[in-house]
Amino acid sequence: MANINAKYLKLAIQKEGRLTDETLEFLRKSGLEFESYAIRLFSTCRNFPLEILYVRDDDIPEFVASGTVDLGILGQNMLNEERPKVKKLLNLRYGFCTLTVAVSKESEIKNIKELKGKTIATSYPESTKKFFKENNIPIEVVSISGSVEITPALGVAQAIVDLTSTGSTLALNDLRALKKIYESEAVLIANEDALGNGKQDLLKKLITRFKGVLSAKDYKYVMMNAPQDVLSQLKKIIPGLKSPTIFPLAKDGWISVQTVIKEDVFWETIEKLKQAGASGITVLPIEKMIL
Ligand code: PRT
Ligand code: ZN
Repeated sequence: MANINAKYLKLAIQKEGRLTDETLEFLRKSGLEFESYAIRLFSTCRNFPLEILYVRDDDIPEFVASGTVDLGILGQNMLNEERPKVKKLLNLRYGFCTLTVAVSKESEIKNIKELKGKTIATSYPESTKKFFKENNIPIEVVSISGSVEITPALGVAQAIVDLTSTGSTLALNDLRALKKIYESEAVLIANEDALGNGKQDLLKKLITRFKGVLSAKDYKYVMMNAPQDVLSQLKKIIPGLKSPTIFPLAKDGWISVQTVIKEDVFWETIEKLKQAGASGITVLPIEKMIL
């Protein structure tokens, strides 16, 4: 642990890849100010004691586990596959993908049981073995580092296990998804000692910022106009995190109501509000929300 700088938190993120843009965007939304150039090895934040290291995602588990850095951002899929000795702190709600079993479109295989005794190509051998073992289906695994999707056409394997997001790679290679093994997203991980090495306060402050950005994603801020006499009805519809903010309007007997609505019930709540008499409903972006 000798190289952990006591005054700074160090965070490793992917230098160049699928998680890079969204990770930088997430950090900036958290109010962190820093320069980022692909050629840089690290950036120092101007307004928070945090150093950001740009590395290959494959190196992040080891860097965090060994204490070279305190924190890392990577796909949950890598934690599932490698099981590094790190602590997961947060799901970050981006970088979504699914580890999927797929077979050739023409294959007669209709369910995973029919893969018994077959060869499966994957870059996720541990996740694959675990999944088939749990389902009591003996299979052979061929470990491949890239272009797993072409192996059925080459006759190397009868099925593959790979990450998918849009599904277009499967379609392009005439493959068909058979079964989802697990879903993944970007996660924040910490060194197991990072919480106990005198950096707890800094870490707490950083996590509060991150949670603020994440909460904002779960809610929408809404403004609407309504006749004063339907206010009690509106209040019943809005399952209030806090009570709504209410202003009188110039038009007699009318009010303006401002509130937050949870993303997952957003459209049904809007419908109910309209039916109750709300109009001019406007949605405003929430950048951060400290609960
Ligand atoms: O260079 P470095 O080692 O840092 O990067 P890498 O090439 O190893 O990783 P990278 O950048 O490809 O992925 C980083 C992380 O992004 C992964 O660990 C996942 O957590 C996440 N992620 C999200 C994905 C995908 N979506 C994804 N679609 N990782 C890979 N894919 C690949 C998949 O392997 C397949 O080849 O994209 C293809 C399928 O995509 P669709 O959209 O066609 O279904
Ligand atoms: Zn990688």
